[in-house]
Amino acid sequence: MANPLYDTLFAPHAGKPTPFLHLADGRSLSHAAFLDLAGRVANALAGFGLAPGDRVAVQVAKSAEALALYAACVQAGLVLLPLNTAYMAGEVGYFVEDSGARLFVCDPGGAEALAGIAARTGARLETLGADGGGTLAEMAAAMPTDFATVARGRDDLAALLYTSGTTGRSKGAMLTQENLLSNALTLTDCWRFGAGDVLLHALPIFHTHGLFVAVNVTLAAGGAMIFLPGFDLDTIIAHLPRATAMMGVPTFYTRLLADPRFDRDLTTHMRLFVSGSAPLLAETHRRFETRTGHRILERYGMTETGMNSSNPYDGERRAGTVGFPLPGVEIKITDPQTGARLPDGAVGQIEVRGPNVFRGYWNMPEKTAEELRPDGFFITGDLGRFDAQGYLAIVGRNKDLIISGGYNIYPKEIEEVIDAVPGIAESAVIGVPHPDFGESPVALLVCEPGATPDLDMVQERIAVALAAFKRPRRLIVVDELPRNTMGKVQKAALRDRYAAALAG
Ligand code: MLC
Ligand code: AMP
Repeated sequence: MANPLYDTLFAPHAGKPTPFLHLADGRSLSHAAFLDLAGRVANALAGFGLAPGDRVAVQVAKSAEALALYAACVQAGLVLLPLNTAYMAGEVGYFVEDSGARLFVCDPGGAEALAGIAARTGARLETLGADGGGTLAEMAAAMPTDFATVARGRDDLAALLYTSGTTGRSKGAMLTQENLLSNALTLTDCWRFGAGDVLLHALPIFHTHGLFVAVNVTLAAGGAMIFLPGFDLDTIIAHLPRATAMMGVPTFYTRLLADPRFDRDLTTHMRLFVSGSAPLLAETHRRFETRTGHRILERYGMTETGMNSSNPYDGERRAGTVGFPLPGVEIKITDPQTGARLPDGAVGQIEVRGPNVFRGYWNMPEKTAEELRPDGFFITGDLGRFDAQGYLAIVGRNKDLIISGGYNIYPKEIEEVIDAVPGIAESAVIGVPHPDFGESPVALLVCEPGATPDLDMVQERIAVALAAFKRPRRLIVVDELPRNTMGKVQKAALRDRYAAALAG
């Protein structure tokens, strides 16, 4: 029976003794062992009575078992909804409820706190631990490895990934089998991944980069991964000699460059370093080449589209650009007001069309219509320009978004929490340069007349409501916020005023 994503990325590896995952504890799993594990998990999922198309919300630590849960969802025709492990209960509750998830898999340590969400939303709650334990793992262990793959079409949903918005509620981006598969095959080809590759994998697997780029490309190529729980400098340096390729956010590369052990000798054997999810400074690109002799390959993508453009594997990898549109992907630069296409060299909004572009936001037809044009072009919210040689450079954002260490932070979310604190009239959160994370949030607060708000209380409220990576690094009380004639807060003016003083 046909299930294009499973049939192409997973099924061909069944029974193969070739290595797939090298884990931090020294264990390795062959392709065959991984697929057996996935089959057991798929049987457990089917045992819960889940039907094809049902959403499975997952907030668990990175592990071989967590990856097998992804494979199992694909095989069982379920829609994976991966969640950042840093999200707090309030944030998670919204995703589980909005998606109508039938199953919610969380860490055993979080089960008690999250049981209320499951009860409220009617989702079944199961657990999966970093050590491979938990109720789901126990159930899977008793299951057979064979599972009859559920038939799915290319347009059927494979994943729902939530991205916040400049205004309003978070939106679930609906990604189809075709979206994921077309992108994986294109990238595998463009970046020349093959069965001999060993990818150093230190990214989280709840976002596009770590899951759909890194994992799917490795699967498509039949290669292996050194599958680490996170980015730890010593561990990365220890494992580099066994790797052939690495994918990371710019913070990975600036951290490596800050360590003198990271040098030419350690990296001569490497085939490829890929960067994305946030801007890589041209200076980092140059320092990397001077230190290692490698030119980082920078590419550009997003949750709604997977990867859109990439610097070439052969040919010049141009610092400060994200390369050319990927084969099959169209990119145009348009006037943000009129939507008209602009000539090369002009700065405008980046629009993307292709088999990689998502099918819309879950249960939000009006939001979908705002960003996805009837002719299939998606308005990314990024601002860019093509140079004379066709390289795309991202020059800014038309959306109020801060990217910190590759994690997206929407100022609106933080402002809403701050504004609810007694004595605060209003606030504006801006991104300022940060040496490690690229950008980081700072909050500017205006008090009610005569009020002296408790800033510790503001930080506490934020800490309870939002994931730790969203916390503003500083709270600054100001007299007023600059506004334009329409009454809109001028964030660009605030950034100009405060960025230099607050950087670092
Ligand atoms: C962790 N912390 C962060 C942070 N990550 N703070 C700001 N920004 C971040 N990105 C905070 C934690 O809250 C904690 O704070 C402290 O740092 C230590 O946590 P940690 O988990 O030990 O941090 P660390 O391992 O150093 O993580 C940093 C990182 C990680 C850069 C390695 O954030 C990371 O892996 N980022 C990758 C994100 C990613 O995959 N993005 C892809 C999105 S997909 P405290 O206060 O509790 O001590 C996409 C599309 C595309 O964008 O194009 O790819
Ligand atoms: P996300 O919503 O997490 O998928 O984040 C997508 C956003 O990350 C894009 O819209 C861009 O703003 C940003 N992004 C991804 N790759 C790059 C890159 N190479 N350079 C600059 N910004 C990037």
